[in-house]
Parts: sequence; structure tokens; C-alpha cells
Amino acid sequence: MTRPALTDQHLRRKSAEYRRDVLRAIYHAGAGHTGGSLSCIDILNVLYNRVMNISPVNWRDPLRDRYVQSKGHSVEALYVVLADKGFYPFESLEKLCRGGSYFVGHPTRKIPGIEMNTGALGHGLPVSVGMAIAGKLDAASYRVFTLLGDGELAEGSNWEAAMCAAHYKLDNLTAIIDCNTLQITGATRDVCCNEPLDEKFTSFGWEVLCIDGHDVAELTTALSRPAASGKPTCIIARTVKGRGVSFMEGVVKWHHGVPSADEFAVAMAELEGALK
Ligand SMILES: Cc1ncc(C[n+]2csc(CCOP(=O)(O)OP(=O)(O)O)c2C)c(N)n1
Repeated sequence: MTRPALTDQHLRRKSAEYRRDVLRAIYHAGAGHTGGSLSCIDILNVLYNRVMNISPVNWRDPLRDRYVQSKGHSVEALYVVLADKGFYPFESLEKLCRGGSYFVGHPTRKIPGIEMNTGALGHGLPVSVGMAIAGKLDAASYRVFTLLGDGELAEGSNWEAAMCAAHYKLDNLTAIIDCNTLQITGATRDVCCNEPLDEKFTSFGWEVLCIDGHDVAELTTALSRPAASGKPTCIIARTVKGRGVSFMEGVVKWHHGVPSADEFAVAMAELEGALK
């Protein structure tokens, strides 16, 4: 018997649950990257629940789709989604950032479902290019998805990888930019401006789509669209850092911040409210 497909309404509810679970995990751990985890939740939700061929059953299968979270500091979002998909029990997150636990503040391959250690920014895209080249050499059908932050684009070898992806015609590669316009110390345009991103990726030979990164229908269309032949795809997903918690939205200090008990209560009331 096949399961009924998740409707957009189901997915929106899932995003609200994920946001609540992310905040709860960070609060109990006493550490975490709150703002960027809340901004990328809808992207992960659509990827894992609608688009990618990945599950605990097939994740060692060479033909599985690959997901690389290059903006590794938002790992709390990934932990929650992987728990929901059944890669490990939710209770594992009670040990987040505790001594002896593999559930640390950045992704590591010791956790089921995680493809690459990330956190030193700017390395997820070049490794994803390698995975996509391997897929081409093997004539394999899998797709490679990489999540980048807009601030992260100032780091590492992103632009070298961007050139290389176009050169090798990697139409099995999709980079999604969680474009919340903020980074660790301020607005991305003030720290190291990389605008206009759409023109940059287009001029590097990528197919570029600009969408609302909180709209599950728009995300679904963009992420499941057949690739432009011979071109990698860049999805610039406009998002809000701290999305879902009014006093965190668009506020730099919540990049890496744990709410006080009173703030946590207010935030949870808002996130629970979104579930009604
Ligand atoms: C190579 C490297 N340089 C600097 C940092 C420190 N750092 C951590 S998060 C961050 C900002 C990232 O901004 P963005 O990618 O926009 O993340 P988001 O707003 O989506 O959380 C920086 C510079 C790092 N982790 N790695």
C-alpha cells in the first residue's frame, strides 16, 4: 500500500513542528545556531519530504540522492529533519552538545544520514561538485543538493567550484542559497557584499531561479524541476533569519543565541501557535 502524498498544508505543519523541535533542542543544549536553522527549515522540509530519494533504508545505496549542508552551523535543523525521517530516535537530540555525544554543533559523518563534515564554511560546494562529477562518470541518476548561506559565499573555494560545475556541465547539481541577507556579525552586504547573486551565478554559466524560500509550493516546483541540460542549477531562496519567532526575525544576535527561560516561553508559544 502506498502512503498518501503530503499536501502543502501537511508540509507547512511539518515546518512548524520542525521549528519548535529546533528551538527546544537548542534551549536544552544551551548552545546552537538558532537564526540560520529557523531560516532553512522549509528548504530541508521540501527536500527530505518531497524531492530527494533518501531514507534510512537506502542511504548507503550508491544511487541515493546526496545532500550536503555546507552551512554546517545550522545543523540543528538537519538533526531534527533526519530524526523525523527515522535516521535515529528523537531522544538522541537530548544529548545535543553533551560530552560523549556525536550530536555536536556542526555536522559529522558519525551521524547516520550525514554525508560530509561541514562547519568550516566554503567547502560543501566543491565537494558536491566532486560528487556530481562522480555521478556523471558512473552514468548514475542521483542528484546532488547543497545548502549554502549567503554569507558563506565569501568563504572557501565556492567561486572556483561554481566555475568548475559549469565547465563540467553538472546538470545533476543544485546549489540552494539560504538567502537570509544576514551573517555572523551583520548584514551580508556590509560584511562582504556579494550582490547581485543572480547575475553572478548566471555569468558563471548556471541556471538561476529566485524564489520565496518559505513557500513550500515554490520550493517544490524549483527543486523538482528538470535541470536545464548541461547546466548546474542555483536556487536563490529568499528567507528570514529567525523565521517563526517574532523577536528573532531579522535580528543578527540570534545567529548564535540561546533564549532565556522567559524568551523561550514566548518563542514556544508562538511556534506552538503556528501549529493550531
Ligand atoms: C571558513 C570559516 N570562516 C568563518 C567561519 C565563522 N562563521 C560561522 S557562521 C558565519 C556566517 C555565515 O553566514 P551565512 O552563511 O549567511 O549563515 P546563515 O545566516 O544562513 O546562518 C561565519 C563567518 C566559519 N565557520 N568558517
